[in-house]
Amino acid sequence: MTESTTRHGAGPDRGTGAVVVVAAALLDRGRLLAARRSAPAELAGRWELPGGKVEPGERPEDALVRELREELGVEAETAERIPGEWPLKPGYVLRVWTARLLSGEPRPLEDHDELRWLARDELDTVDWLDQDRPAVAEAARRLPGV
Ligand code: DCM
Repeated sequence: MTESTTRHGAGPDRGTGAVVVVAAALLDRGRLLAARRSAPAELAGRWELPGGKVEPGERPEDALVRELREELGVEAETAERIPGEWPLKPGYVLRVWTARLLSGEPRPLEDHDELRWLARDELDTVDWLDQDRPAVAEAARRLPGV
């Protein structure tokens, strides 16, 4: 979460009123990036697709590019929306896009304490957040192998 998110509050979806959290299935060289959360305590140690809350007036895809820049220090572009929407805590929903790395090597700058590039046959080697699992499974179909 950024300071501006804290000050202004995250943007609710016009249709449902839920706050939209966007996350990236960041794909590069046949692998998917997994990020281990360092906070809050109830999520720390679990792995997720990196992302964060959409701010008021912000396009979801722009929010995702911003979050990847802030959290990982990379430039990326969104590619394809993974169909579906997954409930988080009450009032929050998760939407996921595949994304391509344009420049930089991801580093855990905020919210995470470890990053791993996983090949398709390695995706179940980390303990994904339950709510991220359907999108990870869908993203796996975009990876080479088996
Ligand atoms: N979240 C999630 N899965 C993700 C990204 C975020 O479940 N891939 C959840 C964790 C937080 C909320 O969304 O409850 C907001 O995320 P953040 O704290 O990273 O802004």
